[in-house]
Amino acid sequence: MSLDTVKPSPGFLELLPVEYQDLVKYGQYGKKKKVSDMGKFKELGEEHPMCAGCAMSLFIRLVFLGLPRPEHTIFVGTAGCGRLAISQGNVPFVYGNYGDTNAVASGLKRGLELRFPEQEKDVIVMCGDGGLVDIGFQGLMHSWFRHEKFTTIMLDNEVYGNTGGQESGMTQKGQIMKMSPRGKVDEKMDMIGLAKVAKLDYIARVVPTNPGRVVRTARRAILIAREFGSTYVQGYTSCNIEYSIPTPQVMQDAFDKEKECYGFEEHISDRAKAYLDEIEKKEKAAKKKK
Ligand SMILES: Cc1ncc(C[n+]2csc(CCOP(=O)(O)OP(=O)(O)O)c2C)c(N)n1
Ligand code: SF4
Repeated sequence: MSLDTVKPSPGFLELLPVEYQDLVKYGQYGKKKKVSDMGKFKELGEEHPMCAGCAMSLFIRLVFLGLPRPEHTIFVGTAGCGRLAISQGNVPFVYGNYGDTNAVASGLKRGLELRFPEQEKDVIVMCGDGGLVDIGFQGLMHSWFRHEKFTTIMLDNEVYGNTGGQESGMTQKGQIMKMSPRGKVDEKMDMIGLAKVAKLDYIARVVPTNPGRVVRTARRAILIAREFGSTYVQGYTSCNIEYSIPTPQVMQDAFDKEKECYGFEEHISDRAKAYLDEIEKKEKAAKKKK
């Protein structure tokens, strides 16, 4: 991470809005931040209009924390709850049409490689389960099988939260919701399995019960996508409104879910593992030097 991109000309800083000044002085640029630093520095995303206690907003905050180079990162999202918070973060955001995210990201990443051959840009698709596996399924699959060099992060709340509780391909079999009153007939789609079939270099399934782990998985997925091609993180981000989870129970629900059917999984190809080991070794050595 570097301050070079966001540093204003000398003398100009004090004329900028205080929010921007805080971002330059106390932001994530130039320093790697940890979960234990949260609340003590100017985060990339602070304000959002999501429901109180929504686990998705926590998950997004953690992904922001995991960005290896926020000043050279572009998010692609779409309709759905997550975009309410992502679009307000201090990272460029492209609002793709519902279903188009992975096609847009493929073009964007390729275009950026041509336009900025000297400066790698990280492209990340982050949106809901409905947006990715229902109407966006075709674009998602093609980007994976073509090994396009960007990360896809699914905010899996197992429902269409933003439109009032319709079932998605990721809803569990039998689940009854406001707009699925008879219960879902089919099984939850196995997107981790499909990611394996597409031979992605990094695949992870994670619940925000362990915040440091979410930060680490997001970071690893982004670093590996840069080098080798598509990576996938599937995060359980409960919808307390549509699943009627009382706000104080949101984290308990996450722990229960993790135990029941959403255990942590991480699949890394050999070449990606060697690459990560190298990076993590260098980081450790640099830390020791300090
Ligand atoms: C082409 C198109 N079809 C339908 C919609 C309406 N729509 C907006 S958000 C949404 C569901 C979002 O569900 P999901 O992607 O799971 O995200 P969540 O809100 O649960 O985070 C739908 C169907 C739309 N915006 N565009
Ligand atoms: S509707 Fe559900 S997913 Fe959307 S902001 Fe509210 S709690 Fe979060």
